[in-house]
Amino acid sequence: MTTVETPMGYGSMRRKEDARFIRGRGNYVDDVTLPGMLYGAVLRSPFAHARIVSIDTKAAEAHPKVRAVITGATLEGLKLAWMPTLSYDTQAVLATDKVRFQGQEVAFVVAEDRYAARDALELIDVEYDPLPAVVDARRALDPDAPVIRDDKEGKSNNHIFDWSSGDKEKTDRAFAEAEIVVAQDVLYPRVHPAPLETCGAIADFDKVTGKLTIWCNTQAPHAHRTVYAMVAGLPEHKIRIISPDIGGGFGNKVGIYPGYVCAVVGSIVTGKPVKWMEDRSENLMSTSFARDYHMRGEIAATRDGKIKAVRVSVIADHGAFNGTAQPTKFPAGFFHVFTGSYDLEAAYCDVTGVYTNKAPGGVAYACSFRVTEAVYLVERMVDVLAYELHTDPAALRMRNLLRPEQFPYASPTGWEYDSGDYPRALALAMDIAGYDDLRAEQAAQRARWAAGEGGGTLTGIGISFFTEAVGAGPRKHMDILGLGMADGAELRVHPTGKAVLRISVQSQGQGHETTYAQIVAEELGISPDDIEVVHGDTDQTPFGLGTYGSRSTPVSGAATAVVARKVRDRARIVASAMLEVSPDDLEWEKGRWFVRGDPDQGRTITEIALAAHSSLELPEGVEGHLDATTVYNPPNLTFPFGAYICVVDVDPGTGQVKVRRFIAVDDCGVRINPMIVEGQVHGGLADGVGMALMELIAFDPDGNCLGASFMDYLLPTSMECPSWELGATVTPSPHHPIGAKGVGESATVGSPAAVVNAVLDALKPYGVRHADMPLTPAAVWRAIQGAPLRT
Ligand code: MCN
Ligand code: CUN
Repeated sequence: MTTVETPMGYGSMRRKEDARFIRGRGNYVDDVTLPGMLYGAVLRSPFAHARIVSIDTKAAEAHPKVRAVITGATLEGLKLAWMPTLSYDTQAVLATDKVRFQGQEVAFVVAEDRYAARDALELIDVEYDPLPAVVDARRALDPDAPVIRDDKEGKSNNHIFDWSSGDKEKTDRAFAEAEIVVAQDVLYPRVHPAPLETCGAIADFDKVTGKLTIWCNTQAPHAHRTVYAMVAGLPEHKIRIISPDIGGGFGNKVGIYPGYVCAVVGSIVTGKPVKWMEDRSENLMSTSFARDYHMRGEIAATRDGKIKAVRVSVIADHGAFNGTAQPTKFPAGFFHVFTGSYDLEAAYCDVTGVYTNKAPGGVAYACSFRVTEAVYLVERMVDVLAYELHTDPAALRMRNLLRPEQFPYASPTGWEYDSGDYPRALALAMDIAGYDDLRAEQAAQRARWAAGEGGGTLTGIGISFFTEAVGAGPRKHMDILGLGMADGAELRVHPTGKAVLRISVQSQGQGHETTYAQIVAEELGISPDDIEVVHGDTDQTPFGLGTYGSRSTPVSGAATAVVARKVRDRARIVASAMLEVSPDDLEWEKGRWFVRGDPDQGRTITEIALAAHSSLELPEGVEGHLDATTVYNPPNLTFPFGAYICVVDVDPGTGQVKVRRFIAVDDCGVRINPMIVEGQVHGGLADGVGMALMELIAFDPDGNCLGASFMDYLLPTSMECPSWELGATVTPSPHHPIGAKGVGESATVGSPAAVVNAVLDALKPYGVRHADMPLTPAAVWRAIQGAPLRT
């Protein structure tokens, strides 16, 4: 187990924020109550696709506790009926012409209490004229498919974008010349991040000062503020976003939802603060979903197992409005990292985005901008190839993994992987698993089954190896809505040597208050307990794009190290004035500058801090005080990687899957807080088990959402999860100031393939090559029934 002292830098220290969380003293949006506050509730569409004939709000307005009823017509008057999405599309705030998915926002009631607001929803009379719905993304481009976005001028189909990456000709050639080509349709179904805390906001518009304050559990407070300023035409300095404690985000809290805008309008209309907090079903039905990628993968190889090329064609279901969060130039996110961890000659993908009558959003849920889909695809394809070649999937991977001397590695689709030692990570995972023993156990079991002495469960061993691309991103390549993806940091050391760090990113449970203090502690030698980390308030922190895509450590963590080094450099000049020597004669050891060759002559950072605020004469041009600011623009992404092995026992009679063991070796470069990293990995592995075995947002043919409660949308609990077995290797990022790579999504990205590969490995004797997630008992049972016996 990890030790938990407070180190003067990196190491496993207990999370500072837990002092309030474990005592129930966190401060979440719904804990905030303002004087005179009113409550909002959203009326949602029961239809997936219908024309709105009329909306009658008279009865609701007559409710004694109702203060305002807002409809799309009200918003049209304010030019706010539609808002921009993070993908330069438009999204209805409240529907005016049509509803386009079940659960879409139709009206907003503001009342004196939450119950009255909900009650009044029932008094609104909406007449709908139902239309046929587009549910299957593969049918969305059929000539007779109903057009969903007829609000867009000249739009006569459901096509959003075509995008491709890689060298098509070279890839086609590699396929033409290949000894073996295997193709497989692979679906990454629609799932949902389902954070414990649902989305919500309180808007408070002060008519006198013109200041709009929004408490909102957003992962990106600064980006939200800029978007509000642009959309509502309000001056940006008059908008303050306060993101208090967040009960989980997982990507769900990146976008701006209609409820937030309605709360703002509600506050402007009533002159009172308005709180809007969605319930669980609203969260599952209407907020950012994840995945929904229909992929056709092909893999080309030699007969003896050298992989040559991968080719992929994707239909991407983006729902009714393209609200996908990703850097502008990449409509399919970072999916083109699908060449994975292998040394390929060529690769090519094309992705077609389509509208369907489903909730908008996309790429949420610990996805690293679609790296999840990419890793799942390639890791499934490698296993499909192993199946056809009758080879061991670990050996096949070992043979094709990139070798350490190939880094920095230029991938066939344009990435530059910064650093890695892949074979070492896979070897370590196999070692922890006892891979050869597991295969021997499985072989004996299969022999018993073949001899007719079977019974009980079938063991499956699944492997996945992933490379992630996180830390968006270099400003010249990456922006969201035109905002470059750099992050600021400000550090101030007080006269007594205590410090305050202000950052632009926003923790949703990742422990930033601890790890960012540790980065400063490591650089300056101040105890992390003496460093306060301020975040989540646009009036208090420098601009930056926020926390998603595991970008905080790669971007904002780097900014923090850089700003601390700037302070250290300033401290050197102050120390030189104190010691009356040249700065060049000073040497640094953690916490103090001393005279080279005379270590007794030195000044601690605390002494220097006081002197910096004193009457000490400083050299010409050197400012007093001890502080600095910076903006960090990353030169490249960081590429964490890992090797995962999952062991399952499958009951072929019932289709029940039990995850017996899960071994995860992660390499995220230098670990700031190994305990927090392990916690991030634990969470992500549970996500992976959930997606592989039970999570699904399904729809019926009319577009009714079948996953709108936790009765239907199943989440894994400790019952479904084994005790995780973790290992680590450390390959620092060469371009990151402290060599750290992001890790917050690694396990969610890497683990589903390991679980699915394990289940399919168990079913190999039945001749099952592939089955789509989630591998529920019914799905496993069906796969067994449908497959030919393997000879
Ligand atoms: N860390 C570290 N050493 C490293 C890398 C990271 O000690 N080499 C620490 C960091 O300092 C930070 C944590 O691990 O405290 C995660 O860091 P990072 O990988 O930079 O990810 P972010 O902080 O940007 O978090 C975002 C990521 C995403 S995108 C999703 S989705 C997700 C995830 O984090 N959502 C989470 N993990 C989550 N964990 C919790 N509890 N709740 C969520 O909503
Ligand atoms: Cu894609 S979920 Mo995380 O990037 O916030």
